[in-house]
Amino acid sequence: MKFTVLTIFPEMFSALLRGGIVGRAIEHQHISVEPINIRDFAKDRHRTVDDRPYGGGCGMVMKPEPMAEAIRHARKKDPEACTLLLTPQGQLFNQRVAQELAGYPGLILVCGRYEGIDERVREHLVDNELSIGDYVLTGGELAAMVVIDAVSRLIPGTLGSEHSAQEDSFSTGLLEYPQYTRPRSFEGTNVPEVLLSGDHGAIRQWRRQASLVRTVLKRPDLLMDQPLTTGDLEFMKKLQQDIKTIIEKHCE
Ligand code: 6GU
Repeated sequence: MKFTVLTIFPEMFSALLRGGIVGRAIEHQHISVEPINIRDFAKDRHRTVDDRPYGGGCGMVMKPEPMAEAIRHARKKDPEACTLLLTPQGQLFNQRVAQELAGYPGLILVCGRYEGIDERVREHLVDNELSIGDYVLTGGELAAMVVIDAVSRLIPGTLGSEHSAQEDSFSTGLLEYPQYTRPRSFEGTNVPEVLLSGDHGAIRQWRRQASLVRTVLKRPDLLMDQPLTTGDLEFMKKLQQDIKTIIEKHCE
């Protein structure tokens, strides 16, 4: 996967490129990340990238010419890539969108700044618009990094074991089960006995049920359109029956 980022703050991406799993994925050439400075495509002596909005109002708008030039440059180098504008007005980014984007050979991530970008660039030069949540950032750069991080870890080879991405939350459709490591007893709380038992079937079942309980308590919305096994449903019915019995006991 080839990520090209169009930004007026290319240096913001150095932390992402150096460290962690994304850094290692670049090293091992599973992905590449190339930040390109939109300012390099400004034609004037001052390398101007913004201007006052027509119609008046506060703030500045990113000029169309340098952005258009930068996008055309990136597209020429990666004609198969999908061009995405990061904006709070975009489609909400989630794991499903991340999976979809992981299928492209390249992504061109256009980061807006100031009060926005000229509408004509948005209309004619981007394939889709993405938002990472319902809040306003000062620019698309942090959002682009979120997209790069989430998509990268879905590219085969980037995670140590190919297994990890298939088991995580939102891919199983459930929140993750609780994890424990040594020591067995920490500040008076013990690791659940079943995890020490060596009984892999029992451990798998305990984890699945812990995931279900967590998801019901924290994110019940995730379970509405999620395929559940008959085992899951039996477990939840038993839980429901136990809760009902307790309530009845207290009401009599
Ligand atoms: Cl993609 N950009 C900006 N500026 N703010 C955001 C966002 C993007 N996603 C959520 N808030």
